[in-house]
Amino acid sequence: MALQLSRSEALFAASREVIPGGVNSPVRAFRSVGGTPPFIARGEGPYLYDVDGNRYIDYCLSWGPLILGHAHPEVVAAVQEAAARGTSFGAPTELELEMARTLIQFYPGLEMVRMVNSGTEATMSAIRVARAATGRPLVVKFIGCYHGHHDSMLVSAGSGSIDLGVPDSPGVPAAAARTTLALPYNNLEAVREAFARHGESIAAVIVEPVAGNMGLVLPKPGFLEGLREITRQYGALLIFDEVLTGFRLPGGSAAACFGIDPDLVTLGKVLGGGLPVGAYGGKRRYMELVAPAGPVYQAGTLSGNPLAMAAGLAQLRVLQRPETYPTLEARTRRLVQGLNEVLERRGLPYRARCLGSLWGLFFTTEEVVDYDTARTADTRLYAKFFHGMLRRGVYLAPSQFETGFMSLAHTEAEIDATVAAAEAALAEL
Ligand code: KE4
Repeated sequence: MALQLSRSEALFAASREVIPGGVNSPVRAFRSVGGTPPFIARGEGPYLYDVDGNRYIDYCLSWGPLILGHAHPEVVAAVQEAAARGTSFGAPTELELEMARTLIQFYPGLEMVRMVNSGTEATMSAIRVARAATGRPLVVKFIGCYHGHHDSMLVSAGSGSIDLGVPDSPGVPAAAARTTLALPYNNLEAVREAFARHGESIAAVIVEPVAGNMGLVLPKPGFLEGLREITRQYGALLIFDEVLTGFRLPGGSAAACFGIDPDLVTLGKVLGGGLPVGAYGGKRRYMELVAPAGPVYQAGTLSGNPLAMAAGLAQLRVLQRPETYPTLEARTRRLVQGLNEVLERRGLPYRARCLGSLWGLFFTTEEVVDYDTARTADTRLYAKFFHGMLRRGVYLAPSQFETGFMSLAHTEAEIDATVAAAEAALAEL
């Protein structure tokens, strides 16, 4: 059966006339899976509804933020109440103090935090602080990891550009790319070698402690500990980019989950409840370098705005309830177990995996530990599976190189329906 997407097709054609590629973020255009992206009319709980009346169980969840599902009543009410008091003041509010205190309480070792409006801004600012704190120019990142689209991070970036086949985007000056060392993920030898050669010039290592932008790739045992040890040894800062993992891993963060104490951390997505938000923070001695406390300049008209703070605080309040994480993790495990039983039953050699409320399924028999092994995945097969699921009312990430998410709104009924859809979709491969 084919999906009826006529209104989405018309809107997509019209949008391509006035918006690059018809979308406001590349991965939404379905380039790597093909077909027309459904234009969404509304979301409710675990569901998306498109403009043609199709309903989907959503595992993309706006790329992570909607950990409580769409239009959670407490989040919606918080935004409505905040909006009625004014949408932005460009002046300090008590909500921002409450958010800062909440993040410091949530994230082990976090001492001070600054709100911004996106994950990109968060990582860009954290890197600036690290360069200021050390007086050094270079930054180490890992191939396949994505830290937003600022110049020095668009060097073998993961999310989006892997699909677009443009590891180094045009428009990024060579000088900017030259300040970034892009190393293979999970490869401590490469990190040691880079530091042996450039150690005195390296300001920081920035890492997705669990990688989510080349598909879900877990850190090998000892990898994060090794990064902590090497950066300490050379006086470089360790930056955990937890924009995607924040609030989604066991214990609420990679820092808690793996017991690592980064110098700086970037957050976003979940902490804004679906509104534009980012945050960077870390040890007081570094964050007190940030203007106006210190000389490192960073600013933002809408940073810490009351709507994002209200939405984020409402969401974080629900996350702090004792039953939330056990439920989220049990639902994610149920989905992965169900998918693996189907894959086994059909004699397919692929396996899904999960950590916290993140999950992933690679169409490769290789053990995926980095960008190169992730690239062995059969993207054609993924695209067929993706559309087989979409036709059956399940909306996955439209790329093999992204991560699946879970929300508190997904009940066992949705999960079992998803597994049934997978059985039928896999039978078609
Ligand atoms: P934003 O600037 O898109 O808010 O955040 C950038 C970012 C930074 N760090 C990590 C670990 C991230 O995952 C992201 C953004 N994630 C992608 C999806 N994996 C956003 C989706 C999109 O680009 O549309």
